[in-house]
Amino acid sequence: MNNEFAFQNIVGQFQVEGTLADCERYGEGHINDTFKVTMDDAGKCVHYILQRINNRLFTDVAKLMRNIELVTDFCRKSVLARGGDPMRECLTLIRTKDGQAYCHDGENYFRMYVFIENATTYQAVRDPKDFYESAVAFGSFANLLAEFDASQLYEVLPDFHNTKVRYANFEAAVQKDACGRAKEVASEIEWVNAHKDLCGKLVDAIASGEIPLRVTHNDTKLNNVMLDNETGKGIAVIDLDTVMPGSLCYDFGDSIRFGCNSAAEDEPDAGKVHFVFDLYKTYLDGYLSAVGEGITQREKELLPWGAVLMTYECGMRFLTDYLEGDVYFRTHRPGHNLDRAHTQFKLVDEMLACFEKMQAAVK
Ligand code: ADP
Ligand code: GN1
Ligand code: MG
Repeated sequence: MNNEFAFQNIVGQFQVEGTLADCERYGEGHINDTFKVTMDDAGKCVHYILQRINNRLFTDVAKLMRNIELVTDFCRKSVLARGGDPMRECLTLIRTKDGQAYCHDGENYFRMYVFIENATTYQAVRDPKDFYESAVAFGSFANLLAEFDASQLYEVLPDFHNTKVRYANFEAAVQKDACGRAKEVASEIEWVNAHKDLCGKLVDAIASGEIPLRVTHNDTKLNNVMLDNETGKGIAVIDLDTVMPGSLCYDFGDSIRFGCNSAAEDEPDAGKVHFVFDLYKTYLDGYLSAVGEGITQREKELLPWGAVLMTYECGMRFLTDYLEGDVYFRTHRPGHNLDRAHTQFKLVDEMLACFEKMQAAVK
């Protein structure tokens, strides 16, 4: 049993039956602290997900959780309408005993979800079929969100995928050089600067109205979709913290960034990192088959830019965090964020090298 927090008291605040039998860290998210909770209910084990919400990043937890309530209620209704099982096909919040979506112990904020059983989130593509199914799941999720009233949503992290703003943050981190690391990563800084022109590619297309702002997920990596252990189908899109205005190109691009990597996102040997073009095509097929007719021609044309931009931006964010002293993404070893930045830069180089092929695949 993990004892980082007073789990007995925390779990006791939620509407769960039985006694706490176990609580262990779970998953590989970089942002929240996730635990798998086991309750013993008269000899029967029931699992839940408990998360300590990262309130350094999500500063208005009440508004964040209001978004999650709205989105999960909306998904639940649509799953019911198509005759599906909402307990497996969308996230289900467990309310506190006084009916709230989260609890606060004076310092930390916690929320609980029904544990989706017999389904897995993958850290890497094992089989192209899985990647195809994840694309169908994220495409369907985008299609579903097209019906969601955007005006209800609080913009949790403004400018989340505004690459120009990300670049300005990066420049500020280089200037400040809070940990004296800038000298050591001079060539990485130079690489980011050399690609600065990329920054406006999508932001400008949104600003000029060339492509629409939509309600999007904004964090569509493979480990944010659960695949059914028996059917292999993508059953539930999870990690809804960043559902807010965005672009389909962001969502498509972020999945490509993570899934079309021949190695892990944090592989220390960048020589092992390659952009797998065939997986890109697999994802493109799955995504376009599910996203619906609403996607515009221009959005389609810009999907490959989404892949380059999300990868460039993520690499820049990892390098920024390295310069700032590893304060944003959870790290497990010295230089972890730098390794992550290297993998992203390598992927961008390889994407740009076959960019015409990426564009041709869309056509
Ligand atoms: P983070 O924001 O830190 O990435 P996530 O919400 O993605 O946190 O959760 C981390 C991991 O926990 C997921 O990748 C998934 O493996 C697991 N997980 C999250 N919610 C559930 C759930 N309801 N049922 C089963 N596993 C879950
Ligand atoms: C974070 O929460 P998680 O681990 O699914 C991050 C994403 C990054 C990703 C890189 C809220 O995602 O933006 O692309 O790490 N989420 C937030 O792996 O910043
Ligand atoms: Mg996640």
